[in-house]
Amino acid sequence: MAKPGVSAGGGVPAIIYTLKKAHESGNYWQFYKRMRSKNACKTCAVGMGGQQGGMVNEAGHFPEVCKKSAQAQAGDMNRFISEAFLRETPIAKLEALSSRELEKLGRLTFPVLAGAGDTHFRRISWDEALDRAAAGLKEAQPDEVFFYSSGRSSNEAAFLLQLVARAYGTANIHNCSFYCHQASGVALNEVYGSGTSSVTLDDLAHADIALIAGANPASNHPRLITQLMELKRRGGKVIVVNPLKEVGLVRFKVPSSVRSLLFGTEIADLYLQPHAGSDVAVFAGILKALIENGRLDQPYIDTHTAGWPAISAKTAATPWESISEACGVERDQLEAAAAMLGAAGSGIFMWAMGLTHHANGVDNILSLANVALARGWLGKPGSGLLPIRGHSNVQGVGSVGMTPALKEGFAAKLEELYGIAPAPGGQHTAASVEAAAAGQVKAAVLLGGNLFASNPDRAWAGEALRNIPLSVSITTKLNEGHIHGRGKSSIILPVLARDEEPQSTTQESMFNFVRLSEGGTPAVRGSMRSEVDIIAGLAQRVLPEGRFDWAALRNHHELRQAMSRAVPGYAAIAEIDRAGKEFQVGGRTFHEPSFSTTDGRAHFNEVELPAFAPAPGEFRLMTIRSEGQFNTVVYEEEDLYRGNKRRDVVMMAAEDARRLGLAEGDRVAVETEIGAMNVSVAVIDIRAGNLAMYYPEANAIVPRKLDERSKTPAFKSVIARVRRAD
Ligand SMILES: Nc1nc2c(c(=O)[nH]1)N[C@H]1C(S)=C(S)[C@@H](COP(=O)(O)OP(=O)(O)OC[C@H]3O[C@@H](n4cnc5c(=O)[nH]c(N)nc54)[C@H](O)[C@@H]3O)O[C@H]1N2
Ligand SMILES: Nc1nc2c(c(=O)[nH]1)N[C@H]1C(S)=C(S)[C@@H](COP(=O)(O)OP(=O)(O)OC[C@H]3O[C@@H](n4cnc5c(=O)[nH]c(N)nc54)[C@H](O)[C@@H]3O)O[C@H]1N2
Ligand SMILES: [Mo]
Repeated sequence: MAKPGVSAGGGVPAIIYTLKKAHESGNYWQFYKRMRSKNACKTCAVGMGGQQGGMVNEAGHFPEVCKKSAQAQAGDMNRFISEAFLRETPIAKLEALSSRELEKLGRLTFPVLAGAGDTHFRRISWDEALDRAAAGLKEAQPDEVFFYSSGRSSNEAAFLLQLVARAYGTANIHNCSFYCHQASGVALNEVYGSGTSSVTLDDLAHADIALIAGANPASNHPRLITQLMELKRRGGKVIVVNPLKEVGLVRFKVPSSVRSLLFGTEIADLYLQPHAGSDVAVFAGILKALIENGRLDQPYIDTHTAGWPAISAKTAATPWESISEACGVERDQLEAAAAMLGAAGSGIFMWAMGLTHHANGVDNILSLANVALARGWLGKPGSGLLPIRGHSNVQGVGSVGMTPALKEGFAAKLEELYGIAPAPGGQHTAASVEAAAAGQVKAAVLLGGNLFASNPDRAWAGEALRNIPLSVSITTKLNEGHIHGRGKSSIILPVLARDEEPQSTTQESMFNFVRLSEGGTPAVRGSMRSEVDIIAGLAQRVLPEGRFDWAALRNHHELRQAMSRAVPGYAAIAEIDRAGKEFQVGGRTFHEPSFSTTDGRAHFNEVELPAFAPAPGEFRLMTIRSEGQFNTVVYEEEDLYRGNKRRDVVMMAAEDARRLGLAEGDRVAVETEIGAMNVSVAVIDIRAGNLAMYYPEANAIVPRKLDERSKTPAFKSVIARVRRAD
């Protein structure tokens, strides 16, 4: 059995790691200053920093230590790519570099081009880069172009990009959310008419119980664990639903608390380990037990919800055997979870990719919401639903319009302010990659991110993206996407990170809280430009002369004035840079049981037990992250928490390994319908019948299967077989 390198999450190793990164950055003082600068944290969407300074959370708590924010900071500071390196290094050689090696090359500090048939990238001037990019966009029809954004960009940049894309005439506008929390947005809109968290950070401080399903915040959102520690100290309870026993969710040493750092904090009171892709059955079971034991909040259900009779009848009619068989969790465990929920007065249910990355991702969240509603836990302080969002501004990027369709009021405002009638339709992310594969895309504009490595079916995705005549990437550093997913002609534009911006920017956290980042000076010398400057420079060359007041569109203050008028809930952004007043987006958090649905009620939703089930001899494979990576960027090979020294492993249960006659370290082939990967066996505590492998590498064998409703790939419910490697 692979032994975790630590007995708990966080702790002294997290602090030592932060110091190591400070050392790598080359300048301890600069590193600390940048970590503490008044900018929203660059990594996840918990929402650190902003006007309170770095390492401070929305409740004002300091110091919040997190390894990945240190990784991201050191990465932006250390090295840069020289012209000589590009001259000496053919693209064929760059193709052989791993994600980690590319990241280690450091910052891109000037625009580069690789034209059709070129063997090398070469430096070009900003004028040449923008002229060439504009020429490609002008040659294409608007519906032959797509605009993708990751979630690292500012609200200002994302608002501007979607605006000029719509003025250009396309609705092929999307962001990484389609590969991330889109299922949450779709489901929550069904439940309460708004697609984001119903709670604020402060609600977490008042909840009696937290249920964490399909998320590993100990690695991916470590600062949420501070909240869970405090909840535990108040006598609160935590239930975890996860096929894999995550060390950091069992026990965590919160670096900012001396007591926790020394002795550790027990996190999970109850740890349910269902099969991957079976959460609907888990929640159906918990709901059934709540019904059978009279633990419903009937007055709440009657007054504030719709749809209960059908759900109640369906749940009662579903036999316990079907439930336990579907999820692999025994009835008494589900009853224990229901008893804990039944004994609590308030609760928050939170989840991440373990629920969304499935062909029934929307169903997973609807079934979780059914349980919360049955307890009356929506629209009350200390209770509600919390999708744990990924990128630091993925929520803002979506809020300000980087989506194919806009809310009615938003679209009307764009028409009024800018005379734009948004084009109908519009591709979601996977549809754009399919269109590229079919030769229907002439140009793509990519604001950050790595659409290549984040896509299922890696080889196919690479071919699809390389089929695009022109790709324009706006990025801080090179990643695999710029190499393996580059267009026939590929222009890469170097951008300033948020804490280097000459003008202040804003970001929205997963608690719907908008932060002001004050910007700063570049960490490396070069001709990098701000995101807004690059987008405006490109758009100015593409759109008819005089189409927009470009001085206004390059000015972040002016952009915020426009957002305050157009973006739903964003009125308060008009004042943010004058008063420094960060704010809660309007109409999103519900502290009263009055919702944004047409009838004002919260909605129960009928959900079917999952169809996903492997045949004998097959496994359910999920692809997950380690703490040593941020999405497609790998910083460290080692996964301390899961005891893996390397990333080319398949994690499996001891019982399965024994059955197949395999031992730790044995080489095996993991096969899916699209291919096989040779990896080593790592035995861990995971529900038998399930496997885990690391993303992004495992995308080589993840098929292109989407959730119909959210268009999210089923990254975590892949059917796989394991055999000894030849
Ligand atoms: N260090 C670090 N932090 C990050 C990121 C990173 O790459 N590295 N990425 C950021 C981004 S964009 C995102 S979206 C978030 C992702 O944050 P998470 O969603 O927490 O990350 P994952 O590793 O994708 O999956 C989380 C957990 O889901 C469990 N799981 C898998 N399948 C199932 C299932 O069917 N049911 C249940 N109940 N559980 C399941 C896995 O065992 C794993 O513990 O993190 C953000 N923060
Ligand atoms: N198999 C599998 N596939 C998955 C997942 C999974 O769990 N399993 N997870 C999915 C999820 S949740 C997500 S969110 C996607 C990730 O999809 P993306 O967001 O597209 O990918 P990232 O790896 O986060 O993008 C990292 C790149 O962003 C750029 N970047 C970094 N900082 C900045 C900045 O300040 N400005 C700009 N302009 N660019 C910057 C750099 O080029 C960096 O390499 O992957 C998805 N794919
Ligand atoms: Mo994500």
